[in-house]
Order: sequence, then structure tokens, then C-alpha cells
Amino acid sequence: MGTAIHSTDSPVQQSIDQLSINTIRTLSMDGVQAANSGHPGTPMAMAPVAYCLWQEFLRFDPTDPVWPNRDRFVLSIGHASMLLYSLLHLTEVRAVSKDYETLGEPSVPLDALKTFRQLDSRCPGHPEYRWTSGVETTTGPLGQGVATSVGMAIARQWLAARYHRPGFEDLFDFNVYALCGDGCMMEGISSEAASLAGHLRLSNLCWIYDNNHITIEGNTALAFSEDVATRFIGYGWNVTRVGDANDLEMLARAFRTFQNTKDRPTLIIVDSHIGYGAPHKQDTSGAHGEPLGEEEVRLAKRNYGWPEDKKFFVPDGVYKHFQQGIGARGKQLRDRWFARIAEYRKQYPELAEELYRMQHRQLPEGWDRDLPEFPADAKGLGTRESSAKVLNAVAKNIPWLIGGAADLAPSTKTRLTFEGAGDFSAENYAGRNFHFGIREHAMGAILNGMSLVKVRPFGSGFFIFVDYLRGALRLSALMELPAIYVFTHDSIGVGEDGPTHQPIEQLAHMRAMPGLIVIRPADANEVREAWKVILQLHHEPAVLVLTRQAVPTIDRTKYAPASGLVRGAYVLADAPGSDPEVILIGTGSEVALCLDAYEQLIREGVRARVVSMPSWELFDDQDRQYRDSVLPPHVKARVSVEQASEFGWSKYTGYDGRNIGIETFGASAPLKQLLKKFGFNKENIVAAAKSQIATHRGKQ
Ligand SMILES: Cc1ncc(C[n+]2csc(CCOP(=O)(O)OP(=O)(O)O)c2C)c(N)n1
Ligand SMILES: [Mg+2]
Repeated sequence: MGTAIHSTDSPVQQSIDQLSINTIRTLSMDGVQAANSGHPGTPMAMAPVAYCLWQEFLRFDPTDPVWPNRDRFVLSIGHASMLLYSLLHLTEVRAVSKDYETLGEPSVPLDALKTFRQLDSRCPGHPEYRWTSGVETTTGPLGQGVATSVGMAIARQWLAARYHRPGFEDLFDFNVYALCGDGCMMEGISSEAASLAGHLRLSNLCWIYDNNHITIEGNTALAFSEDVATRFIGYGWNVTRVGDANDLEMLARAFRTFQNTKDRPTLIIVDSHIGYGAPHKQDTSGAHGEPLGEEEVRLAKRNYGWPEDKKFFVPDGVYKHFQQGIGARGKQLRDRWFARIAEYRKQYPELAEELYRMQHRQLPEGWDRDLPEFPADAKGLGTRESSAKVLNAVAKNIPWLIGGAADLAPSTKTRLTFEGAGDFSAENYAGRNFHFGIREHAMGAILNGMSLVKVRPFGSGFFIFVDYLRGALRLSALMELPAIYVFTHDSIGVGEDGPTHQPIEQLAHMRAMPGLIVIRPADANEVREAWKVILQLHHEPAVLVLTRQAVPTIDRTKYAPASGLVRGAYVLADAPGSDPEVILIGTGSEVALCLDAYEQLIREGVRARVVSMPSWELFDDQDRQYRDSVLPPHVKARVSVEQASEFGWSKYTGYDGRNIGIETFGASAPLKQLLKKFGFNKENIVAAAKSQIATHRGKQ
């Protein structure tokens, strides 16, 4: 326990290393105690590990926490957030504005530590990207952080492969460190991500596993007895161990081993004691998720040789020590990097411009110049097919638009097929086609990690399997990352594959998620417009929902142009004199069906209107006047048509409107039979329209 002085108010005398570590510990304990909620035990135990990494190794400049080539530190054990906040405070990380300007003020002032977990504090319960400068990614859902770190490591390899030139081999050489625990190791997503990281031989990736044998319910013996080391060796990782979390020398040696390992990722297994130093709570789950209590805090401080009654105490010399360590090292590296990039700009102005735009989430000049127009075609093509054409046309002009599929590219049609696109692999980190393998959840987190490094990633799969990656998608939305999700096989349109493959409630799920843009385009030209909207998003992830089966390419000389998609919903076909008595609202593959019904209704003298509504979110964002022009409030006779759960549609049709949807699971049969079974035919829509008019007659 060092050269502790067991007095309540005398200056603490111990090595500056120990003093710094104990400051991290005690700030964390005090923060949790002040909040009367939180997780003190793991920050206390892992303080030396984090200290060693940050002070000795991390290439991070606290005065510029968004410098592109900084090492990334991911706290995958998000519940131990006070550990990160204490580090951000003690290293005096500066706040950064939304426009990436470094502000003079500290990201985490001492007052923020004192208001841990209170409304609007910079120290919320779990670390939140965008909210606290220096937090590299939002964590809390266990496993997400480590999987996200794989995406960061991938993005670095891709950047290096694309942008390095002779004499400029150090522009992107950052490392990614993730601190994880038993929970992260148990969650399936860590296995998916670690498997891919090993396969890709990501030598810039280091996970540090806090092997404390404790989770919420007690000892890990309750539910976790696998041999983690063997598991990771099996994945192709380098695995090393540190038997005591307090052993700074062994920790430093492990980090050096990582740095010298050039052919695979590294896992450092660190044995630690949760709640280290707390006499009654150490090594118990009681140290995990509740404050220690005033008395136990006092006793722990005594064990650390700390003034027992001082709270949020930062001894003299600690800030300075961090300034001289991580601060000085980071600043020097950061300044050198900017000098190098200035040199690079002189020699490779176009590449430097790409980097600038990418890092500022701008698109290149002329990115949309090759966008295709699709001529009217009654037979048409699957929206996955038109999407393939559009994606390839834009990706050619946006070099950092990169992505792939969870083993379904031949089905999702997301492959970049133009010359030079290549495949991303351990042998070719410059490839733009990614093979995530059958690992949807990790794919989502990896997209987040890639997006955090500012490349523009897309991932794809069958829409039904959005369920598998929802946890990651939710973090895309929460972090406001413009990751792109392309999902095909979007309905019972998949036919014979049956109910396991037929999405029903997935659209409703997606639409319920705050901050997510969902677009289900009706035809090829709406697909083009959808990609245009998506690529210009800065802060929202998008889900593009596409068909497998062919849908007609709507005749835009007869009906309204597809550019209406940008407003979420638009009048595609109108009643004579724009005076509808009934409105048919469709999305995706059902829009063409609505048009068929419309033509018949018009022939019969019924004043019908068709609204194509590819995106609820974009529509809800329009002003009232526009929304009322599309869905005039006095026209109450309304029919929605969508091959999915009816959940939520009454928002647009009213309670007395009619929703033609699917309220059960689907079935395995040829599509024709399914359309009949579920009532998706012209006759049914025409009848619904007429019955709506009858219902509302006299009320409109
Ligand atoms: C996906 C997910 N499931 C459950 C939780 C709730 N939870 C928070 S911490 C925790 C236990 C974590 O144990 P471990 O990773 O060993 O952390 P330690 O207690 O050692 O700090 C659980 C179950 C969560 N945050 N995320
Ligand atoms: Mg644990």
C-alpha cells in the first residue's frame, strides 16, 4: 500500500505514480458517493491499469481531443464511467464544439465530477459520445464498446492503406485500446467482433480484460467458466496476462508487448480486485453497483494513505504530472502530425482535400454527378437492384464510402463493382468491399466504430435480421452517427422463405427509434432520391428498406417526380382539381398497388389521391402547411397500404381510417398466394377506399 501516512489532513506522501492512481480512485469513489448511485469498485481496481496506459502509452493530446491520429481509448465497461471522467479531468482534456473547434474550457471540470449522474452534468451515468469531449464512443450496453473498437481499428487500417504514401507512413498509425470486463466477454457481440478482428489481423487493436470474477449477481462461477485465454488464442489473438492490476511494471510490459505485436490483435488479461482497498467490499459484488457508503469510503481512503475526510481531493503535483506525461507527449505528436499533414497537402493536395472533407463529414465536389435516371418500366426492378446501381454511381465519387454485408452481398446487391473497389482483407486493407461474415450485431457496432473515425460506412443484410443488430443500431442513433444500413427482402415479398424471413414488426420498431431515418422507397427513382438524402445526413443513421422482388418504375411523366421523397411523403397522383375524397397512402412495393387502385377509382369517378410515403421521419419534419397539403385534415377517408404491421399507421389515417397491413406472422408460399391471403390486391384497396368514403360521408 506504499508509503502511506495515516492522517486525516497531512499532505499525502507517496510516489507520484501512486498519488495519481489514488487520486483517480478517490475521485471515482467520491463521485459515486455524491451521486448516491453508480459503480465505484471497478474504477478503484482498474485505476493503475488506466493510469499506466494513459500516462505512459496513449498518444492523446488533451488540448486537442479530436486530433485524427490520436489513439482511441474505449471504456467498454461503461458503468465504470467515473474512471474515465476522472482521467479526463486529471489530464485536463479541453472541450470541443460541435464544429470541432477546441474551446478553452475543460471538458470535465471538478464541478462536473461533483455532479456525476445529475441532469445536464458532463458526467452522465454512462459515457456519452458528443456530450463529453474525450469520450470516444457511448458505452453502457456491455459488449458494444469492444465491438465498436474493432470498427475503429478497421477504419485506421483502411485510412493508412489508402492515404499513406512513401515518406508518409505515419499519418494513420493510431492504436485502439478497449477496457472490458466479464460482462463484455459474456455478450455474444464480443465473440463476433473478436473473431473478425483476429481474422483481419488487426494489430493496432488491444483489449484489456478486467478479470475480476465479479458481476452483479456475484462470482462469475455462477455462469461463466470458459477459458477466455484459450478462446482468444483460437481467434488468432496474442494473449498476455498481468497477474496483479497494481503491478505497473508488468502492465507496461504488456502494453509494450502489444505495441511490438505486428500481426494480430492483443488481449491483456488483468487480474484485479473489484473495490480494491475497501475493507468490507473488496472482491464482492457489493462494490460493483452501489456507493461504498461514507464509512467504507473513509476506510478505503485510509488504506490508500489518503486524507480521510477530504473529498474530490487532487494533491499538488498530480495535474502537473499528467501534463508532463500524456500532455507533453500528446501535444508533441499532435503538432508533428499537423506539420506532416501540411507537408502532405503540398505533395498530395487532392488526397489531403479528401481527408479534410471526410474528417468534417463533407462530400466531395460532384459526388452526385453520375446518379442514374430510371425510365418508366411496367415490369421494373427490385429496389435492391436499383440501389446497387445508385450506390455504385455515388461510391465511385465518394472514395471513403465503404462497406459491405453480413455474408449477403449477392442478395443485398451492395457490392461495389467498379474497377479498383477491391475487397478489404488482412492482405488488402485498401479494399472498399467489406465481408463482415454472418455477424450482424458486430457489423452494426463496427459501422459505429468506422463512423467515429469519420469514414462513411454502410452495412447490409436481410431486413428481418435488423433484430440481430438493434443494440448497435440504437447506439448509432444515440450517438448521432450517419452510418448507413441497407436492408433488403423487406416484406412477405420474399415469398417461399416463409415467416422466419418475412419482416412484420420491424418497420414499426425502426420508426419508433429516436433519431433514426427510415426510408422505404417505392421504385428506382425514389431509391436514387433516398440515397441522395442519406448521403447528405450528418447526424442521423439511416435505414434503407428495399425489396427483393421487382417493382414497376413509375412513369414520372404521368405522376409526380420522385424528388418529392426528400419531404418524406408527397402527392404522387391526385384527384381531379386536387380535391380528393379519399387518400391512399403507400410505401415501398405497395405504392404501385395503390396506383392501380387509384386508376380504377378515377375511372369509376371516385376522386382519389395517392400519397407515396417513403419516410415517416422526413415527413414529420416538414412544416404544418406542407403536411396539410399532402394530407388535408378535412379528408378523413384514408387508407394506408403496407406489407407490415399496422402499428402506428393510425397517426396518418386517423382511428377511423383503414390500415391494410399484416397483423400475424407471414407464411411460406409463392408471393402471389401470399398477396391473396393477406389481401394485397387492387380489389381490396378499391373496396377499402369506397368503404372509407361511405364511413366518412357527411362528416368531411
Ligand atoms: C447488454 C447489457 N446487459 C446488462 C447490463 C447490466 N449490467 C451492467 S454492469 C453488469 C455486470 C458487469 O459485470 P462486469 O463486466 O464483470 O463488470 P464489473 O462488475 O466487474 O465491473 C450488468 C449485467 C448492461 N449494462 N448491458
Ligand atoms: Mg467483473
